[in-house]
Order: sequence, then C-alpha cells, then structure tokens
Amino acid sequence: MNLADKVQALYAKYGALKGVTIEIYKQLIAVSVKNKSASATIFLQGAQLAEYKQAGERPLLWLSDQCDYQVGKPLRGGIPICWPWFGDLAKNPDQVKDQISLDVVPAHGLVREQEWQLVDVNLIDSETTQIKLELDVQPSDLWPFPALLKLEVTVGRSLSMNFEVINTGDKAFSFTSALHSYFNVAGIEGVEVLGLEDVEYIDTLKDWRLSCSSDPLRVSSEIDRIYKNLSGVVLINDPGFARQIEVTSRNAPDLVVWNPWTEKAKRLSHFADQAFHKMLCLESAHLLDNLQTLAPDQSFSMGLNCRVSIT
Ligand code: TA6
Repeated sequence: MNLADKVQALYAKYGALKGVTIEIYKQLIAVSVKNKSASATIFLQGAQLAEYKQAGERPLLWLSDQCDYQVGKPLRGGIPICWPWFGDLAKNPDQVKDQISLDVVPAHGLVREQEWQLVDVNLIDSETTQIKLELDVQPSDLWPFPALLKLEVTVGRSLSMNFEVINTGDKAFSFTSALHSYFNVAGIEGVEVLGLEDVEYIDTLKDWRLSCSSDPLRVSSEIDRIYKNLSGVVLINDPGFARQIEVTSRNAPDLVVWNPWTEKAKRLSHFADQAFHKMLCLESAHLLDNLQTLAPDQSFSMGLNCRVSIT
C-alpha cells in the first residue's frame, strides 16, 4: 500500500475522532492528537513519539530541526525505542550479542526504522487520549526471533508510555532496551538533575568504570553514563524555562544520561552543532546485567511517566 492509501485508510478509521489528525512529513506518517490537557505527535516509523506538549507549556521533548523524515532513518529526538539491544551491540552482554550472527548491525536495535501499525486511538476523556501501536517482528538475519511489540502512549496531564515485548516464537531470547528520551531544556549549562545523587553509574567515557557522586548532576562537557538500579523520580531542574521535568521510569532499573557536547555533536546525524545546548537525554532502560530473557509466550513491559511542573 502506498503512502496516500495508508493515510486514507487511517483517516477512515480515526479521522473523525476529535483532536486527531493524520499527517505526512515527507516520507513518514504521523498521528497527532490534541485534547484539553496536551497535544502529541507520534510517527508510525519506529512508533517514535516526536512531541508532547502540555497545554500552555513549551514542548517537553527536544526534536532536531534537521530531521529529514525519510523512510529507514530514525528521527533525531523525541523518544526513540531501542530494542532488542541498546547502543553498540558489541557493548551488550554475550547473552544478547551471541544471538546475532551479522558483523555489522545498527546501533540501538532494529525497530526504530520499522513501520509500526496503529491499532487504536482512544479518547479516554476530554483530557486524555491513548494511542496504541504494534509491531509484529518477523525473524530475519538481523534478529532470528519472532516477537510482538506493543507501545501504548497516554497523552494527558502527563505523558505515559508502556512498551511491551511478547515472545511469540518457540525459543527463548534475551534483549536489552531503552526508551531514549530527548528532553527540551533552555540551556544545558543552567540545568541541574536531581535524584541521581549517591546512585552508582558506569561512565562509558572513562573506560566504563564505576563511579558515584553525592552532588546533584550538572552537565558541562560530554556525558554518557548508565546509572544503575535506580528507583524514584528524577528531576530536570531548568531555571531557564522556569520549570522542572519529572521523569519516573517503570520496570526500567537503569537510566542513561547523555549529552554529546561540542565534539560529538559535530559527528551526529541530523544534529546541529550547537543543538547540544538545548537537550538532555534521560533514557529509561534495562541494560547489561539487567538484560531480560523471555521464554516462549512470556512477556515483559517497561515504561515511563513524565510531566512538567512550573517552578
Ligand atoms: O544515549 C546514549 C547513546 O548510546 C550515545 O552514545 C549516542 O550514540 C546516542 O545514544 C545516540 O545514538 P544514535 O544512534 O541515535 O545516534
């Protein structure tokens, strides 16, 4: 089915719903919803949430202005879904790595580039809209196990996401994954992250060695850390926007904190050289020794809840 036919079919099913629009951005289809509390836009490719905005507030998420909305290329920003491995496959546990036979594989797994199916849009009430997408993963050279992935996004007074993995095959498989959230900040230099004090982290920029700090986190250079076995709320305190962003992960014990800063920013695709000033990634994840293994018919779900509070 071509793009126009896909959009027509989506309009036939969901176009009459209040606040729902189906949009085309160059080669990609996006579903946008708007209610009394908030608005959001999610792309079928990768089931990638690109924007969430509480009414009267600035966008919660950062999205690059250099996205080219091409098939097969994940957007830079929003909340990409990283599965069935996070980051560089070579840095994943053997239990995950040894399942893949190819030498060259994409970073962050394979589902960011695939077109998910929109399976439901539900106006829960005047302030809450729920969007459901699914991806039926077929065995391939890249990933030999069938699986059904489900994403449920609830757009309301806060943003809630639930990502579920179901093993639909007859063999067990292991995976790591993350909801790779890019948050929108006024200026990274003025931001403080609270809630990571005294939490052990792996510093991937310093030979993956373990470290810990009792101070609130401030970012003044490239940062790429995996905070381990976290619980509770993490706050991005952003005086420049006079707001806090509250991030609560669910069943995702690890949190990746990432900002590329000047040098890595220049090497990133669809990322303006100075854009690092305006974003900070806090990625709800389960990585390394928190990998998951599913037997046939078993399922796993993780999620997050984010909201902006005005300071
Ligand atoms: O979020 C951590 C990270 O693994 C960084 O090292 C950086 O590579 C980032 O993800 C973005 O990855 P991407 O493949 O989207 O360019």
